[in-house]
Amino acid sequence: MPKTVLPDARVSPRFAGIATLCRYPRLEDVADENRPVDWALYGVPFDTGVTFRPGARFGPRAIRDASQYVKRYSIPHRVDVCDALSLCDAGDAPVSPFDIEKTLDLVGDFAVGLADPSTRLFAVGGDHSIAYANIRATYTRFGEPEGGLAVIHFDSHLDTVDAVWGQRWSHASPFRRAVEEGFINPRKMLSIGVKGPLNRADDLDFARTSGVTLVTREDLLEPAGRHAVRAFVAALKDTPAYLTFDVDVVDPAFAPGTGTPSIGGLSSTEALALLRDLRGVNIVGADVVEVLPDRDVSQITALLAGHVIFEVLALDAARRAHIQHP
Ligand SMILES: [Mn+2]
Repeated sequence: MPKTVLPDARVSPRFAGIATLCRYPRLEDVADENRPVDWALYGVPFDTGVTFRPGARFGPRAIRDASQYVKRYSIPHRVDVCDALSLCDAGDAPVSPFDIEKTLDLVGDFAVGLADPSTRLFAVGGDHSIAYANIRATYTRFGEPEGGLAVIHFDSHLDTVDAVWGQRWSHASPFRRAVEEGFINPRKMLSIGVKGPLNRADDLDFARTSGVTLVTREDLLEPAGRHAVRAFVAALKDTPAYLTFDVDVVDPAFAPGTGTPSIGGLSSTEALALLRDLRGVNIVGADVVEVLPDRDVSQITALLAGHVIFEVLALDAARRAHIQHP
């Protein structure tokens, strides 16, 4: 018996019915089963935290639509994600479109109370500011681990700016705030795919002085870059880790639908390979953010986001299978 029952695509076609994330059942449809859901996915339709193009508030709907074609079996991990994990779409978090801080409170409170205390949270943005709320909720429900959560961060940008136009809450600052609050441990944070140009040389200072491991886009042009990712992963062991994926880490040729596009990014193939290199990490929460459907072409960015969701879940499925059958 699979832990997650999907509609049979040979009976209910993928283009029919109400679109949930990856066709997973709605939380209310699985909530009274006797076991808790392993992962609750939820949308955060919010983009008031952007510094450039708005529109990511429409991301969750676009990802629900594009993710209808995400299937269930991972070839590289040799795991059926729906057999291994109980998954659901918990709908959208409440937001307050004129108010960033209020929204972060609303989203965090929604996420803290979602499903069972053991359920892992996957936020689907929305701009990157919302990562803060899901990190806070994940930190709270995993018992406020000493020193904070580890973080694996895919992004073209560091997102550690102190303030923009006097505003301390935006998509430029979520990790700065999460470090200050102690929710995440910068010495166990890996930022993958960062690239310039930057506004100023000292934009790197916070990450460097607080101990964040940077594997830049440039580093990934050489084998040493990927080795650095693998070494970081090996050192984490069982540390609870949060994974955050900004689609602008992928080149605009593959992911044009985003608000702050950055040239020279990863291909979608490279991004998937790096995600698969994370096998073994104890991922306790995640997000995928910054899909901007108005700028998307043929839904390719939303489709990428749907597959990022799948790859993260496949990592957890593979890890649990390995623990059961080492
Ligand atoms: Mn970002």
